[in-house]
Amino acid sequence: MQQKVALITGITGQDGAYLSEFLLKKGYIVHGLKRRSSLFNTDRIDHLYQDPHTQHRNLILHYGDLTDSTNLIRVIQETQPDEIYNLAAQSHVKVSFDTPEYTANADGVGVLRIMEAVRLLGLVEKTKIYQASTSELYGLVQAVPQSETTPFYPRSPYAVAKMYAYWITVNYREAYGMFACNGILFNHESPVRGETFVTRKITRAAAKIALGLQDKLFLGNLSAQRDWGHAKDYVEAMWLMLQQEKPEDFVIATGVTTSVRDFVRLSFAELGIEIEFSGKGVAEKGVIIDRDQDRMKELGINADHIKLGQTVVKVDAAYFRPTEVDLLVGDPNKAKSRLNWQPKYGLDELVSEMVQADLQLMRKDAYLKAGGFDTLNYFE
Ligand code: NDP
Ligand code: GDR
Repeated sequence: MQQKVALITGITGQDGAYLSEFLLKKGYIVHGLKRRSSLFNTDRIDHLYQDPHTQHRNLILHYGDLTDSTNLIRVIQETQPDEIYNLAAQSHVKVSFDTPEYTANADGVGVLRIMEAVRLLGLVEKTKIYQASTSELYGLVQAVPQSETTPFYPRSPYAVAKMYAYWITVNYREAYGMFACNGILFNHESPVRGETFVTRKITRAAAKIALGLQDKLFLGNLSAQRDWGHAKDYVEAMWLMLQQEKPEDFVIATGVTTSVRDFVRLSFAELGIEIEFSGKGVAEKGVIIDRDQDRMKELGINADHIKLGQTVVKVDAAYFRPTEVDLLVGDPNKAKSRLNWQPKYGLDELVSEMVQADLQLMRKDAYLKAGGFDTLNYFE
């Protein structure tokens, strides 16, 4: 049987990395679109990299950008994909308030560029398209849990751009008969989650604080509630959507919601550190009230770094968003019954995996620091 060909935009991102691994294991040839950057940006997929001099490569990277239609047309023409997974986006909600026009261009019009490329190249019958839609579309809470029929009310330039992307996907499906699906994915995380998203910011900081490499963690809205799943589970759902007879849109979520505050508690608890929150608004703080010395010993953490009564979490209003999404909790029943999809990870396993991975990473930093190798400065 001929190998299937997939094109992944955003292959260097969290989901791109998990999806590449998933599709390569299924025997696909995977093409990925990566941006040119002044530093290497392929960390997350370096373990899958194949030397360009290898004869039969299954992973091939192409330079490109969602804001460049001629580039997209050329890459799609050259690769003739059976499946396109459009994961590329300026994906940070807070940053979208600083770069609204760019976000609209990449996250909104970028999707149109892909749809048009497929249509103009005569690939409508051949190429199936997955569009990375988001629970941010629900925005201001209308109803919970949120399902495929819950109305949208986007609350950021990111979400508004993704709303255009959602509808242009539906429109091309209806107008031209394209096999195009929206996966309305709720937040999903992993040890390779970008460091500025709240979960990874918390797990990194918890690990650093435990090792005595950092004093405090500054966060924004601690009361926001999110439905957090694992990226590994969610990329499987993307693939399943494109294996259906008919193109449809699906919510992918766990159905469980947790506050940022509780995510902090769980992350520190994984390291044997108990945090209590007190105060309100910008005055709220998280203080260490207990430590489990046996757990710390088991993890090789020096309990002397952990002082009872120490404030380790503070609120910084700089992280507040001009308009916030307070509560997200998804209803994954359609995906469960139609795609036979089920998340394998619960929140506890997700937190544990992320914290343990960051502990290992930060321990490496600690060794470098102890050995005097943390201060390479080329500019003296
Ligand atoms: P990441 O931010 O980790 O990755 C985004 C990817 O898009 C990176 O490869 C990035 O490249 C690339 N990219 C950004 N701008 C452009 C552009 N203009 N042209 C080409 N590539 C670009 O996001 P995730 O992996 O977490 O998310 C994947 C997709 O799913 C995104 O579209 C996101 O909006 C959406 N989504 C994510 C959810 C989540 O919880 N993770 C939930 C719902 C939707 P580089 O590495 O060079 O920056
Ligand atoms: P989100 O993820 O905006 O839901 O978008 P993020 O982790 O950035 O924020 C989640 C919630 O935590 C609150 N928060 C903070 N957020 C960040 N980043 N930094 C902080 O210090 C902080 N303190 C509190 C936020 O206000 C928010 O309420 C993610 C992205 O992956 C999108 O691309 C995707 O579409 C959605 O998830 C679903």
